Amino acid sequence: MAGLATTLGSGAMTNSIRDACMTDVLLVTGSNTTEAHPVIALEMKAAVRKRGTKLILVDPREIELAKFATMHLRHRPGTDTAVFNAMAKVILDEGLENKAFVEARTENLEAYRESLATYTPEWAEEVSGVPAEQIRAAARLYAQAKSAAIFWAMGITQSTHGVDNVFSLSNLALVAGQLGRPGTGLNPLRGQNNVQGACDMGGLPNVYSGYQAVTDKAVQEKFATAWGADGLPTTAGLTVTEIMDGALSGKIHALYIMGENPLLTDPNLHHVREAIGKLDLLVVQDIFLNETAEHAHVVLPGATFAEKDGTFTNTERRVQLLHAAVPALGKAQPDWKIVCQLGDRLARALSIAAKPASNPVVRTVTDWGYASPAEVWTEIAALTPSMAGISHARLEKGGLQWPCPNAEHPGTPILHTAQVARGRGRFMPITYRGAKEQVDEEFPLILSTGRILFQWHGGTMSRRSAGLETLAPAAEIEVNPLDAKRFGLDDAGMVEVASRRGKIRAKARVTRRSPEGIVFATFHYAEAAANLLTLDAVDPVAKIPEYKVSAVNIRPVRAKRAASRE
Ligand SMILES: Nc1nc2c(c(=O)[nH]1)N[C@H]1C(S)=C(S)[C@@H](COP(=O)(O)OP(=O)(O)OC[C@H]3O[C@@H](n4cnc5c(=O)[nH]c(N)nc54)[C@H](O)[C@@H]3O)O[C@H]1N2
Ligand SMILES: Nc1nc2c(c(=O)[nH]1)N[C@H]1C(S)=C(S)[C@@H](COP(=O)(O)OP(=O)(O)OC[C@H]3O[C@@H](n4cnc5c(=O)[nH]c(N)nc54)[C@H](O)[C@@H]3O)O[C@H]1N2
Ligand SMILES: [Mo]
Repeated sequence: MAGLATTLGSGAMTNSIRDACMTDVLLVTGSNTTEAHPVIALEMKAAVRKRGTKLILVDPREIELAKFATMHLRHRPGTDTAVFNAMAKVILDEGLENKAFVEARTENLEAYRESLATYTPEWAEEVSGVPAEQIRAAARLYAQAKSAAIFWAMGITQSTHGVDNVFSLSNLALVAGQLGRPGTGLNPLRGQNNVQGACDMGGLPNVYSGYQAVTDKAVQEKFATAWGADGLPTTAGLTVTEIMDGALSGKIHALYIMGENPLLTDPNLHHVREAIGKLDLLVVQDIFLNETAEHAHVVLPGATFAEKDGTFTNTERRVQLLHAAVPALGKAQPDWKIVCQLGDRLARALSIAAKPASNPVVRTVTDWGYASPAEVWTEIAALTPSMAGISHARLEKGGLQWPCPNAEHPGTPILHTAQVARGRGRFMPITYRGAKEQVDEEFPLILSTGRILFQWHGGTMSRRSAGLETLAPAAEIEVNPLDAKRFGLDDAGMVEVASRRGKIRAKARVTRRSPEGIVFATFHYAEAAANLLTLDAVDPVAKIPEYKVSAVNIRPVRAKRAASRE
């Protein structure tokens, strides 16, 4: 997301779900939409079936969307910028760029054009395995469409060059002028419920709500004055991956984890276990006692989505109101209430002093007595220009898409309509870099990890559902038939997959979904935790781990051993 954040304003969909799907051309890459965003996939399928929308799918695996695709570019994992740079080169070489758009709304074209000199489709074919003619055809289709929208998800971002990948996509949209109109845009599909809202509210190490930078002097003063606070941070904090490294090196002594399960979902689990083990204090606030909570000194029981009021913001920047449907069980409390009680006790324990409040609707750092989520929102609106026009009262009538700067503003379904938010969209020359870990004799296969429809992340929630467990009861490793033959594996037989960091056992599923040389595992099953295998290399800017490319080997496990594990 960070790539978009720098070029275009923020990490969010530029368009809305329906308008972006109802387009002439859809370019979907690194998104297994039918499994991970099934409702949005319905819109895509409807567009293809009813509207004649052409779908360009760029994905190594033969996912369900391939059935709907006009063309499927099956590149080797981690070679995205090779494909997208080559597509841009074709567009410029053939004069298919949107000249009026490029002229009026972008900058740095010439440096970008030069940077593409060696990225011919033939070169890209060698690197990515996608035929040069397919790259040309995709480039022409995307650039010549009246409207074309790009969608992506974790196949693009979970990479040691995830930011480059996103830049290469935003370059494509800029060169073709597929931005700022219905049916166009750069559309990252956000993952968990309310990950968009959490980021919008400053749940990131470098920004306050509405992406106001902690390093910006004016922003620092604004929040210091509003909260009556001294000593607010002036530098960005640590990312999740840096925090784990910090725990390991003794720089971080205490962790307060809310609604995450790093002991299954962070990369290189041996490393995470060691890091968590070194903490002096681990506090976990969750709705279930997950694998991470088992190591906690204190567990704070949170209420679930169905038991609380507040807002969730969906992937199209739409803030939506939530009302409790059932009372919370036991001693569970809504997360915001737990945080406020903690804030109150901390302020007293540390004898923090606040200057008097300067804004009647904003509470100071020592005053945590919010009566309701609506009151919390009033403070958010007062301090966040892009949310200033949103209130719980307005949300009662329906969701609103930010930016929504005042009470009369209808919200913003499409970003960058009059001009690109930062002024001009900047072309970012991108140098192709391969994945961190390459295959070799000892580890000859690439492991790709991801999701299936019937399970959710570490399974803390979904594996408690009897119905879902019936549908997807056990971990499977997808293996191409040619690899199955090469390594002596049978369909449904037990296999051991090993990387430089660890090994797991699961059932093989022999399928053409996985291309030759690539095996796929989900990270849903604690008993076959894929993150024992993954590496903790991260993107230098976004610090997101390379979950999609690890080098592994695979071997059959003798039937007797397999039976004892089942
Ligand atoms: N059922 C279900 N739905 C979910 C979730 C869940 O756990 N279960 N999780 C939610 C969350 S938090 C998220 S972030 C989203 C994630 O949604 P997705 O990103 O769609 O999910 P993944 O399974 O990670 O799939 C990534 C896709 O990238 C492809 N891919 C692999 N390597 C590469 C590569 O190098 N380049 C490209 N371009 N593509 C590649 C894979 O083949 C796959 O199709 O799903 C959300 N929805
Ligand atoms: N190998 C591999 N690893 C991955 C990925 C991958 O593609 N491959 N994807 C990564 C991605 S994109 C993501 S988003 C992460 C997901 O990683 P996590 O967020 O760690 O995974 P979850 O299992 O969804 O954990 C969420 C926790 O929140 C709790 N919870 C649910 N609702 C509430 C609530 O209202 N309040 C509180 N306090 N807790 C609640 C659940 O019980 C659960 O324990 O995994 C990452 N890890
Ligand atoms: Mo995610």
